[in-house]
Amino acid sequence: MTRKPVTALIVVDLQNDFVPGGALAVNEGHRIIPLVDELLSLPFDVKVATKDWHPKNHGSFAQTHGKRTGDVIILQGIEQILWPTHCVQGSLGADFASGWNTNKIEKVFHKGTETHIDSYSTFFDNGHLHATGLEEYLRKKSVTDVYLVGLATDYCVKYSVLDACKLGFNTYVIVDACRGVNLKPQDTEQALQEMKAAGAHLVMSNDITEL
Ligand code: VGL
Ligand code: ZN
Repeated sequence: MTRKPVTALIVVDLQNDFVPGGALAVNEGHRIIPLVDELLSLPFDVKVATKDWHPKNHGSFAQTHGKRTGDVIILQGIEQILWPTHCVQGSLGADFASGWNTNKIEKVFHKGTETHIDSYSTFFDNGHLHATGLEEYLRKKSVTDVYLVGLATDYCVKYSVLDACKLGFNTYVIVDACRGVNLKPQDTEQALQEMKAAGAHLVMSNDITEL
């Protein structure tokens, strides 16, 4: 007998700084908002979101080091791309983008909160030293299947999906409800192929008719 899956929708970093007008705007990032809103009306068993939530002077900010955006440094032994200052704790840029029903989100997990290490994955920091609590939360709710949407496909979505696969969740990426930064033009496509190779299922929001 096969058990009915227990499903979770995970909305990654759908924040002002990642949509057009924001400090680290993802091209067309706002286009996913109506899709995310529609997905939130479906009967996923669990609905959570993450927020990139950096202290000011975070180690991933170019400004912190007097360097330029896009430069790469070694931060605590890990390669770190330097970004414009974004998603500073409590700032307007760190708020959820408007236009989707955030009331349906039962819990928000914060990441990138430690000054000296970044966290692309919604599960662990980039050194895999600390967990955000998301895995524990999903396990407590007996979640088997996770569906990821949000920003950005080639960073936070990608690393979250790779971790979800490693952790043994049946992992779906809802491709049209994600957008990438594309520092290089092919980054999003390459990220999707990496996620697929890791065992994630690439689906479109239209495909999700029954859960
Ligand atoms: C992200 C770069 C820096 C993301 C967060 O949410 O994909 N990208 N911080
Ligand atoms: Zn960040």
